[in-house]
Amino acid sequence: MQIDFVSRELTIKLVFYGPALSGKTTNLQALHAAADEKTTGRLMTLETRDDRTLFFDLLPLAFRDAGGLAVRLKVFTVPGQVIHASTRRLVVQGADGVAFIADSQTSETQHNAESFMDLRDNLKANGINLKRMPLVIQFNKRDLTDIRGDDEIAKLAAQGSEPVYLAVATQGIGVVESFIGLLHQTWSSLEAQHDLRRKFGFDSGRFLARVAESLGQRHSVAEILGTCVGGKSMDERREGGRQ
Ligand SMILES: Nc1nc2c(ncn2[C@@H]2O[C@H](COP(=O)(O)OP(=O)(O)OP(=O)(O)O)[C@@H](O)[C@H]2O)c(=O)[nH]1
Ligand SMILES: [Mg+2]
Repeated sequence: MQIDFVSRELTIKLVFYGPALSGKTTNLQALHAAADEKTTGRLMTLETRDDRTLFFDLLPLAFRDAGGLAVRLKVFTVPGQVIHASTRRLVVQGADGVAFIADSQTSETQHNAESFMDLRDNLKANGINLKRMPLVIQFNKRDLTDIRGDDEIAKLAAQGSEPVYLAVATQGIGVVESFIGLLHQTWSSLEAQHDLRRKFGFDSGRFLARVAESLGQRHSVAEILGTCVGGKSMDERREGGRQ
């Protein structure tokens, strides 16, 4: 996170991580499509013709909190193909939160696991413990047939410590929900570290509602967060970490 006290500006970096072709770029495109004009900047993508991200994608979103604080969210995707290992390490540097986009297809189970370990290693290389990184997991491509079942994912979610969301990114389903879930995790962590409420009069609940609204959501933040199929919140993870 970068704080500019003079201009009262906060810049947050969020990263969509995951195996090749899991739908990271599609998630970003769906977020861009959902965001209103005042909020969104230009979506930058650099892809080959067959949908493979070459370097990274970046979507800038900008908000002004009612307390007067300007909040910039820079949302990146990493290139999932194995050959782009060094780029992923670079992109994840300085991340405030990560959404892991998993591919629900049974054939991709191994790739998901490898990518998750790659995330852990790349955070470690940047001196960050995965357990302390605000994180949500999204199982994407729920529209396909040969996928891991809802029961299996619920079981996985119950074992793990991250909130898990289901999505069909090509139809925009579950995309904003996963993103709000990620922001919620990220904000609980930043508030705990930086005391934003006291320093800036920043109200994270109000801010999340503002973001949800500008992404076209008509449900309350609590309802949106309630669409997650399991896992613990950042607060609970922190508590767990202290034991
Ligand atoms: N059926 C289905 N296809 C999807 C879904 N989400 C993404 N796709 C397709 O999967 C392919 C890969 O999507 P991308 O978003 O480019 O994947 P990526 O994770 O950015 O891939 P890399 O950049 O190589 O890491 C595209 O053809 C998408 O249209 C989904 O929910 N359902
Ligand atoms: Mg991509």
